[in-house]
Amino acid sequence: MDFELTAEQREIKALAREFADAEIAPNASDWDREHRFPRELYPKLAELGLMGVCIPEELGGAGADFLSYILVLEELSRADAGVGVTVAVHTSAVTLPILTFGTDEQRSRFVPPLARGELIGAFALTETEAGSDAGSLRTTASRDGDGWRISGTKQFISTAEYAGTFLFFARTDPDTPGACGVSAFILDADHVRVTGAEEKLGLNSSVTNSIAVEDAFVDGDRMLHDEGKGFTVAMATLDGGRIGIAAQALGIAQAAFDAARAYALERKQFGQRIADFQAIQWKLADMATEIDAARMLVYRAAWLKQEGKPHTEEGAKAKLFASETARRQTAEAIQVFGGYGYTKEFPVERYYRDAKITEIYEGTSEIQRLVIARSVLGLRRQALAQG
Ligand code: COS
Repeated sequence: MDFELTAEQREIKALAREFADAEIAPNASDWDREHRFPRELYPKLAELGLMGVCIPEELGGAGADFLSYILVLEELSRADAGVGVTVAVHTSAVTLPILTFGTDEQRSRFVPPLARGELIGAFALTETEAGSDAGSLRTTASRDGDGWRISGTKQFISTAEYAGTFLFFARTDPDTPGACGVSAFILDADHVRVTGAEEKLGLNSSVTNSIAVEDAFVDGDRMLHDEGKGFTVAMATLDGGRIGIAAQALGIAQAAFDAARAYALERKQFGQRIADFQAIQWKLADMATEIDAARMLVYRAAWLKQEGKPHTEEGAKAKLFASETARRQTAEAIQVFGGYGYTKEFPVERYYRDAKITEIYEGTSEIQRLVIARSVLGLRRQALAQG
């Protein structure tokens, strides 16, 4: 067992941290307040190879491993979790599934513009009536000659407004309810109309849209993987995506700890630094311990994925624990700051608001527990439903 990062992983982590400290962190509170998507940032990330960290060089990426990408997400999210999710969805939920499930032609056509950051990716699975029960989606794709006609609406789609490529899920077999009748498609921005944007509790530097696809025609070569295999694409994508969200949660928790630690060493009450009080020392000790434990789960899941080993259960555990750690520890950071923590003068209230979503998207904590329970008990859906 080797807990050391490789030289390349350390180098990429340092590159991401340096960029995040210089270009992201100083602006994060303004972007949050103004609810501004920093469009100008993404070409700069792309220039450093950070829009395609774990994509092969011959397809426009930086050619690093999956753990390097996870380290990048952690560092970006430490500065601004909205930037973290935009890069995470773009990479984990769009570029990687096209790389994994695409034909050679699809890979060479769709991956390079994404990996080079010329286009941003969006993942369109969720619908009003299909959230945790993703397999019940209603958007349809019906055969039309050699291609497909797609119609339907989606909601909670990160970055749709700025996206050039969509991984889009639709029901190709109306007679088969549930997961089996679903297929995956690669759509362009032209196929999609953005119909709204959510006003959210946090993550205000990212955008979350509702979209409609209205009788859009796509050629047959836009289908990713086989007909009826869309749900498998979605689940395998989320298995990896959840490790990315876990890394985002880790970055937020680390940022909250760093802020609380610095404040505790500086703030004086009763004639001494609050870091000299045991009440604060224990808080910081618990924070540091939980964050370290989360980090171990996240890096292990990332390592399993890059080794090509099963990682469904481990990714779910990483997301479950890291997201709950982020929610708990950002609240503790506010507590260390006292009244100041509740104001916008310090960033910890933003970390607290941003942390909450990590327990919800790419599968709620309840869904992660379900995935873990099925795995440790060796159960399938029917068995669980029967109790
Ligand atoms: N990897 C690959 N394939 C998978 C898989 C995985 N991790 N998990 C399930 N599948 C496949 C199954 O093998 C099955 O295919 P076959 O019938 O060909 O064997 C199919 O997908 C259906 O699986 P299952 O019966 O387990 O589906 P359920 O409807 O019970 O759904 C959960 C399973 C609840 C785990 C799934 O719906 C889920 O993850 N929901 C949360 C969705 C989510 O995260 N949404 C957020 C969207 S992005 S913000």
